Amino acid sequence: MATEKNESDFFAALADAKQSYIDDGLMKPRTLWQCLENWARDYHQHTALVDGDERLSYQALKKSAEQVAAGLQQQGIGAGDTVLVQLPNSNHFVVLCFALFRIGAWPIMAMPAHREKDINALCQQAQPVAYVVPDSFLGFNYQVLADHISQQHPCIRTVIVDGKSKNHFTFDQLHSSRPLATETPQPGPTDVALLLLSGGTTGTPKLIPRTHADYAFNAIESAKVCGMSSQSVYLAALPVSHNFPLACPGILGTLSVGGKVVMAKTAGDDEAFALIEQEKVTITALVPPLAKLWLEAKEWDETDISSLQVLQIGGSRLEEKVARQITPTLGCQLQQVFGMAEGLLCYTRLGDDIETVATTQGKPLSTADQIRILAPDGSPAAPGEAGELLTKGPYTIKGYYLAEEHNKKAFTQEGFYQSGDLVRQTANGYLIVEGRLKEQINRAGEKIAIAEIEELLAEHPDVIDCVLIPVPDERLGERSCAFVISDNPACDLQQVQQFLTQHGLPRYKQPDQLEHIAMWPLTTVGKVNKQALNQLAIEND
Ligand code: OOB
Repeated sequence: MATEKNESDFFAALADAKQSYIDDGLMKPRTLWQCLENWARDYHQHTALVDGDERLSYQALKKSAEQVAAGLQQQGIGAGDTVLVQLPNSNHFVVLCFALFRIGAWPIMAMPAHREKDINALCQQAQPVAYVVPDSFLGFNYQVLADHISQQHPCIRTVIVDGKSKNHFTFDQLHSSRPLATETPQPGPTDVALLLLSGGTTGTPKLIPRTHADYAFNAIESAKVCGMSSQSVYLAALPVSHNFPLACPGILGTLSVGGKVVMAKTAGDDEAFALIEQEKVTITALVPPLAKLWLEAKEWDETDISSLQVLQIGGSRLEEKVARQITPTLGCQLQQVFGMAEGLLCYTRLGDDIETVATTQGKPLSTADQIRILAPDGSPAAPGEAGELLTKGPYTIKGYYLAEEHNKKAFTQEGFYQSGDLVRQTANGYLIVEGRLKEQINRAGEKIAIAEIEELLAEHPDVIDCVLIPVPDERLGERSCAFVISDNPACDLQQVQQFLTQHGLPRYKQPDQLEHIAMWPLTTVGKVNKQALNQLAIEND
């Protein structure tokens, strides 16, 4: 009962916070479903989504989402239910999201790369009533995973498979010929629309409740800053359940202006370049390691990518040297994006000079975004000095879902999110990301909570003690290196990776390097000297 009370207080506070921005005239009171209704009315037969041979117009997208909403309802799914969605980039993903938005059920945006450990944790936290997976993707059989998960979590009443399935309900079967029950209420603008995942710093992924109005604002304002129009063609190359390709401006922002979204299954240059040429893509988003890959590929690949006007890069630090190569090599503008699933988005603007674009991570999307930069003692950092970034604003959350204790640490009393990012601000308000205070590794834009991996490594029978550190890496930006104290020399990288796979850890969270050490190098105050470990990791590579 106490939990239910806390939960209802949490949602009431969330709605109030968003309502205040609506009352101030800053944010419009709209739901994502109402947005789609407007877009379908305005853009009608214009192509909304392209996925291989399947092209959906705005009208067809709306119709399909209505049918799926009815199908979900017939499966007993309704307002306030959570649905675990783990789909690769596809039209079906978008249809499903809008169907869930219509009935007020909340998609939990899992990534295709997630494996049993994360999926389990998400189920424990959010008690989803349904789990949606592809039949298989990139050689991995998701039905086996779904069977395993649903056996352990009786909350999951329905597994829905996008593709072929012998024993589960399929996505195609969800398209109902019977309409939604007429009395089906719509959620309100300040209700939760979806739950994004946070990279986090602890053992369990945190759920980020984004409301209809704030997420619509996020996408629509981003589309404006990115100069998007009905002529824009967006390539969804990064995994679409991530905030960046979903709404910054991503899929939702593109749809808001009547543009066309093209789905890529992977972000590699081979698939992406061909799609850019075929569909005349004008804008896309990448993380820095992929941008580097594209730069290399452009040296020999003659595919015509001249339609590309804007390349957004964000998710992890972009080296200035790489930033300066984008326009000369790829022939498009660079836009740096510093964002977070928790909310705040910073963009360099399209008219900015090259110095600003190459050396900063942009300025906040909205004038209502509040930024504080604090010195280690908690006082405001001197102008131009680096400190921890705290933020609050119309589309930034004030708490994670069901994480009362963690929220006390991650948010200030006044509702500022403590990002754990070390930034400084230029005189004209642009942010430069200098580093990070949080215990996290940023591996090619994917976030790894150090505590989570160390806890699991400590369970390895041959590991007496362990420390995981980020190491600068040419290809990934950062790789992870595990230092272990162990009596068994056979406890090597391969064996440890196998152990972690068995424990349901996805590949990207597993150490890339493993080093044995006899005892910890210590700092003068007696802590493990991570800088010394960093040196060792580089020397031994
Ligand atoms: C994006 O979102 P998340 O939630 O996966 O990760 C957020 C964290 C930030 O707190 C920061 O530590 C890091 O990722 N980050 C960057 C960065 N963009 C994000 N660090 C350095 N430079 C950048 N440009 O990563 C995300 C969400 C929306 C748009 C873009 C990225």
